[in-house]
Formats: sequence, structure tokens, C-alpha cells
Amino acid sequence: MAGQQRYLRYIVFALAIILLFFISSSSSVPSAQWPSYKGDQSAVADPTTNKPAAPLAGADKDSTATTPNTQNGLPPATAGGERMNATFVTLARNSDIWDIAESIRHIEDRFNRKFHYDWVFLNDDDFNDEFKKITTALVSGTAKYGKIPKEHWSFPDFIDQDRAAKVREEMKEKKIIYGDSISYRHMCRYESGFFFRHPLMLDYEWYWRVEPSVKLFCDIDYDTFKFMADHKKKYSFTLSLYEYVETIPTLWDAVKNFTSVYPQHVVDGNSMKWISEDDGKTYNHCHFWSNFEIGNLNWLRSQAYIDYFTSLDHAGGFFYERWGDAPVHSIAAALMLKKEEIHFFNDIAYYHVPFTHCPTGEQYRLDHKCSCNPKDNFDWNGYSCTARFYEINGMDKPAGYEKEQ
Ligand SMILES: Nc1nc2c(ncn2[C@@H]2O[C@H](COP(=O)(O)OP(=O)(O)OP(=O)(O)O)[C@@H](O)[C@H]2O)c(=O)[nH]1
Ligand SMILES: *[C@@H]1O[C@H](CO)[C@@H](O)[C@H](O)[C@H]1NC(C)=O
Ligand SMILES: *[C@@H]1O[C@H](CO)[C@@H](O)[C@H](O)[C@H]1NC(C)=O
Ligand SMILES: [Mg+2]
Repeated sequence: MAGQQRYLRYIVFALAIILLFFISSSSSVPSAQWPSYKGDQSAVADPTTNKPAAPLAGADKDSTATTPNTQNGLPPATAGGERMNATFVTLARNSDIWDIAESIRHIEDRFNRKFHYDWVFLNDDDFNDEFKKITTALVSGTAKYGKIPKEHWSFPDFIDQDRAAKVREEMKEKKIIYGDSISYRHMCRYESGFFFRHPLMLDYEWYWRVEPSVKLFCDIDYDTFKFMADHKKKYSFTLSLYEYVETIPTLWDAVKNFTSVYPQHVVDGNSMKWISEDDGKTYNHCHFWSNFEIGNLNWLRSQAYIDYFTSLDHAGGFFYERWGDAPVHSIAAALMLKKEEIHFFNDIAYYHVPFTHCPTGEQYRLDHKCSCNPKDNFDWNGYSCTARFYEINGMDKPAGYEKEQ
């Protein structure tokens, strides 16, 4: 019996192969039957509302065997309009090549194929030819490669090496993630205080930070950099959460020292309420997850931010603890920007291991061809600080969020 069945399967398989061969070699199969995009500018989504344009007339209406996927919202390959003074920026090692290739492909497919913004790659080592060849081929704008100067990726002379080494030993025993890593600390310090001052970055006003192995799940049909400029935004995020306390025990003390020395850098109408429940006495550990950022480089290059970074740097916590660039950037944004200058990109569906931001609201997800599972959305989870961001800004949560938590 089993033998007979196998025999039958072979025959069906062989017939299928013969049929396939017949179809592929047949000259009667038309090769260019696909409907082509009409190149209609009006099909681009309206950036202010994020609503897709109306479906194109004459789209496939009589198909009954499938759900016709009308071409609504599919923008032309290149969006019209001016380009902003903006770039993507990635810090990476040569060994990150395939993980960053995946990220670039996501960003290009969902956004940059329409805008062709540049991409700056930074490394503490020289990028090799393979890294450059592959990333240049993937980026639709100009790809640029920079080496980080030694003095931005080493221990400052005021750091006590023995004390730093002892801390790494202790953190290793406590099994704190990256607790014994020197390079991770250089990375966090570099992202906190130096990437925006790299010579290649001086040519730009806006940046979008991209890390290896991140994903985008929805189409972005408008220029996010222009949105930032038009709405006077300086910093933005998609995910927020509470920091691991063991990595930043004295960060808030250093911040308080900074604000007492430089009270003029603390702005009225800031987001102190988002990061402190007691008006600044203690830090609640909320931070924007900085592996995604769209922000203004001139703000990071401002005297206020440089004074802030320099002050924290001298406190030593990048090496005597394991301060991350996420809380460092977030506290700066919360204290030195006006509330309205920080933007939550609910419409940018994003993943970096292990968290997902999937936009709340089914109609939005359908209109933007989203592929994320709304159940994976982290926003309304108790470990997220995004609900708090809505509250301190007096914003209504997105319609339907209760059903999607
Ligand atoms: N050139 C260089 N880049 C680094 C180094 N360490 C980390 N990076 C980059 O810095 C960024 C953050 O490092 P990650 O290892 O992603 O750190 P993370 O996001 O906290 O942790 P993961 O969960 O491992 O992603 C990424 O863009 C890395 O490619 C390094 O030693 N040299
Ligand atoms: C882009 O911004 C940088 C930094 O503000 C500036 O130096 C540069 O001149 C600008 N470039 C253009 C083309 O506007
Ligand atoms: C406080 O900040 C000032 C100015 O940055 C610095 O000189 C001083 O060492 C700091 N003190 C502490 C305790 O961190
Ligand atoms: Mg990462």
C-alpha cells in the first residue's frame, strides 16, 4: 500500500515537471501582461494625515478568485519634492555586514527607495572592501565610510584604569549584560558624545540611526526628516522602556550635578515629568530606545548638549558603571528640549531584538501594508514608558488601544 502511494506521487511529480517545462518553453505565454503603475503623483499619501490617496481608477475589478490588491498608496519609485539635509547613520563592525544588510534592505524597501538619502557608516576600525561593496550596492543614496579617531574610542586620561577593570570583573560576576565589555562601553560613549561630531556628519543637519538586524513593518510614504523640520521636532522615538538599574546607579547624581552647574541649559516646559515622579529628586529609569532615532544633529552639537556630555563624561560612569547612550540621550532630550520638540513615531513600525513597535489601529496597518503582529506591540505593556509619554503630553492614546494591549 505505502509503496503504491509513493509510486503514484512520483507519477504526479513527473507530470508536473513535464507541464512546467511545457509552459516555460511555450512561446504563447505572454511575458509582459502585468498592469504597470500609472506614475500618478496623486497616489502618494498625504504626509500630514498619513492617509493613502484614493485607489486608482480602473484597477482590476473583475477578479473573483483573489482579493484584488488595488494599487492604492503605492507611491512612485521616487517621491517628488525637495530633499532635506539628512543622512542615515550606522555604527558597525565589518563582521556586522549581513545583519546591517538586512536592516538597509528594510529601510530602503519601506522608505528610502523613494527618497534616496545618504548613509554614513562609522567604525573604530577600517571598513573592508566587502563591507563597502555590499552596503554601497544596497543604499539608494550615497554611502560614505568613516573611521573613528582614536581619541573618541579610548579611555580618557582622567579614567582610573584599575578601577574600571575591577568594575568589569564585578559586573561579569553579577552577569550584567555586556558588563565586562570594554568595546561596548566605548560604543555607548561614542554614541553619547561623538558620532554627531564626526567629520562626515558635519555635512548634515538631520540623522536617522540604524543598527544591524532591525526591521520596518509598514510603508512610510512621506519624508520623516521634513516632518521633523516642519513640526519643529528635535528628537524622536518608536519604543521606550525602563533602564536596567545596575548599569546606571549614579547617572542621576551626575545629571543633578550638571543641572546645578548649568541651570541655564534646563529648558522651561520640558519633559521632566516623564523621567521623574518626584520633580527631579529621583530618576524613574524611563528612556527612549536609542537604537532607533531620528533627530537633529545641530541640537547634539549645541553648547548645551556638549556641556552635558562633557560633564557626564568626567563623572566617569561610562567606565565605572556601564551608562548606555539611551538614558544619556533621553535625559538630555527630556531636560533640554521643550516637550513639543520630542516626537513619538507611532506610524513607524519597528523591531530591534527583543521589542516590537507595531502601530495601534487596524486601518492604518492595512493602508500601509504592515506585516507586524499587533499582539507583539510593546507600547501598552507595563515595562513601556510610552503610555506615560502620552499622559505627560496630554495626548489621547490611539483609538482602539485598549483592545490591542
Ligand atoms: N565599529 C564598532 N561598532 C560597534 C561595536 N560594538 C557595537 N557596535 C555597533 O554599535 C551599535 C550598538 O551595538 P549592539 O551590539 O547592537 O548593542 P545593543 O543594541 O545594545 O545590543 P544587541 O541586543 O546586541 O543589539 C550597533 O550598530 C553595533 O553595530 C564595536 O566594537 N565596533
Ligand atoms: C547641512 O547642514 C550642515 C550642518 O548644519 C551645514 O553645515 C551644511 O552647510 C548644510 N548643507 C546644506 C546643503 O544646506
Ligand atoms: C560636577 O560638575 C562639574 C562641572 O562639569 C565638575 O567639574 C565636577 O567635578 C562635578 N562633580 C561631581 C561630583 O561629579
Ligand atoms: Mg543593537
